[in-house]
Amino acid sequence: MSAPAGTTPAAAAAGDLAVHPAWLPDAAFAALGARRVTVEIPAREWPAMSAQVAQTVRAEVAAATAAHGGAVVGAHEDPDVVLAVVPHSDNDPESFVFVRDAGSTRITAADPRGLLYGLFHLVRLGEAAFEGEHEVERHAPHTPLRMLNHWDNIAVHPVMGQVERGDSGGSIFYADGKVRADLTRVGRYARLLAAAGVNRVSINNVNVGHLETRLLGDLLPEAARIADVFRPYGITTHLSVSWAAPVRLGGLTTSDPADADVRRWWAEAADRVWAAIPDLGGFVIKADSEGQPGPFAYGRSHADGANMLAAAVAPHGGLIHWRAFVYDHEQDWRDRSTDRAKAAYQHFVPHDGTFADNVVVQVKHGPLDFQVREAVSPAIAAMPRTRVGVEFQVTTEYLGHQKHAVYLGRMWSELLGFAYWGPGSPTMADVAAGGHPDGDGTRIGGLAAVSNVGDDEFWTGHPFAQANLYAWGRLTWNPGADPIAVLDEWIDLTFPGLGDQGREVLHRILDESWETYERYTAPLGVCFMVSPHSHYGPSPDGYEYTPWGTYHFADRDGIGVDRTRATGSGFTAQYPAPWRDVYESPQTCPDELLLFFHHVPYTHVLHSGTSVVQHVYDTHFDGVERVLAARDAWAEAAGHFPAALADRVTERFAEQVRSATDWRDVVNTYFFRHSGIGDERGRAIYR
Ligand code: GCV
Repeated sequence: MSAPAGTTPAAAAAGDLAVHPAWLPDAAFAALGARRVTVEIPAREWPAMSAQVAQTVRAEVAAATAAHGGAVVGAHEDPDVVLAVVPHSDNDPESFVFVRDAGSTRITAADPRGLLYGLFHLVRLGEAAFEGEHEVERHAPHTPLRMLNHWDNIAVHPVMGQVERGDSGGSIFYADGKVRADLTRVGRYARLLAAAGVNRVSINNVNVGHLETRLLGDLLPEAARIADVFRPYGITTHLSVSWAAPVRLGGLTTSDPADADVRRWWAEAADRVWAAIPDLGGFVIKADSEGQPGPFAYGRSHADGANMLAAAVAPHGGLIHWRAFVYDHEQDWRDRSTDRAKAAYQHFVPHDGTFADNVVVQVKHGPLDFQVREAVSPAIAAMPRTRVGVEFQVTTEYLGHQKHAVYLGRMWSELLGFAYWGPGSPTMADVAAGGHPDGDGTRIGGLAAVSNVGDDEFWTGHPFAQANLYAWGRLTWNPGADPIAVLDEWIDLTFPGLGDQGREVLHRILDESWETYERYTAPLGVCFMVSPHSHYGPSPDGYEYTPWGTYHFADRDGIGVDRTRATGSGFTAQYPAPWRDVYESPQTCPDELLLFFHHVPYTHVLHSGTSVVQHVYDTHFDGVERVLAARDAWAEAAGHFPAALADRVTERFAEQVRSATDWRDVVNTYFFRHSGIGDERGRAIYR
């Protein structure tokens, strides 16, 4: 088999041994490993996951001390570090307490899972964990549901490849039409995720093919092997299921949720699945979305569908993650009465309060689809009696395919911190954690994101895209964390011993790279303008006359989507105050979202004082300048990094410069041709 895209043949031939260690090389454990460490976990009947995590904690400590001259000692032997499971008042199995006094560093937790997170906390702190005194600090995750969704297929799609929207080679789970015999790499991945704070993983694409449907059938033992590898790191496995499974696997003639045979089939399927994977987390499902089957075919609602699955998995403690990405992908572009941005709200909000307790309605963070800049989804804030989970995308489907250096920590931080009811009110992250102001505090939906990992030797195609995976985990644990401090953690854990110059250059390249990407691609929240299907490279009218519902309506006078109540689609009405009014008027709408909410003339003057068309020219010229500066900064610092990694980054920068230049020239030319207005600074625009 030839090496998948993004994987060098040498790496493919050398297999796992050639994999870059990402953020946990042995050297990252130097400070902890040089100490005398005791691990105290009382012998008791732990649940399987906790018992296995206990073994992991012991093994991590043993390996670190063996490598760095420390020792594993008994509690009576005057340890420098104590890792202990002790009763905790809150009983949260994932939280831990960190304290340092009288020359001793202690992590305590109610469960080995908390101890594992505490152990990685010490690794992050390095020497600082063993110096001076530290007040008692309690660390607890913001939400217990911190999930990565894999869009991995067992089969290789002729166009999409094996991982849908994946740019890091093939799947780490599957090869040659089956689950890999050797799951060593998955074990390493589990360790990386645990160190970042992720505790759930769904292992197959939400677009479930016929082969993948069999994960509920004859391939179930294979799925169980994957779950076995995640469990020792405190990670729960979930499966994506097809709504059509009763037909595809069960031989039934219908998937109607009201049909008794269908209900029985799902209940029996759940019994079978949980017999094979007793601690499975549940099912993720994409129904009635982009051609996937769903309850609409039977005149049933999404609540009917979700609740039917929920009833099947409830006896096993399972969850249903039911995706809200439901819209008309066969829209007539001539039909101005339909606005795709309104779809999730329209389909789901009427059912608020009717979803079963074990259903999470998983809503994408924006109303369209993971664009570099779009408004937040109003549906997230409109279902106080529903467990609303929020979905993000670590893989960079619309953000450069892991060919461009784009750090997303700042973007996610801004979105997670969006205060839906105005300054100081509950945020997107709060709602996901059950904190809707009109809710009862129990409706926890959690946070999920599409993974960016593949069998590439650097895990993520662009080695710096690892920082996104790490940051995703850390921000789910603490959405209030400073994303640049999180980037520093990633740098320290990934390149221990990197000098100041290397660190400074990584910051120069990555800190504002999201904004840089925005500057050379689609402007002012207009969205899309990408090449259809591949979603890479510029094509301003690529989606304009298609059925996908993603239009910008550029003509000779202006551009943007009128989503106002006064004259447009009325989408602004889906927001609570004050945003419904802030977005309604171009006078108050933030510049960066102007074209998301308004159709304005090219001469419209932004709050920044610049016209729309001049803003486009300025940002696009500047965006490319920034990419060139980042490339040059990298050239200065590349010698501080492992040679293979440096080569990969250098190669990616060449492509980023080419692509950013293409974006600049295509978008500038497009605006010039439509507006007839030249650049006031006379720079080159192709006519
Ligand atoms: C898994 C977008 C992507 C699809 C993806 C879909 C989804 O439309 O282009 O590849 O399918 O989102 O989130 O379900």
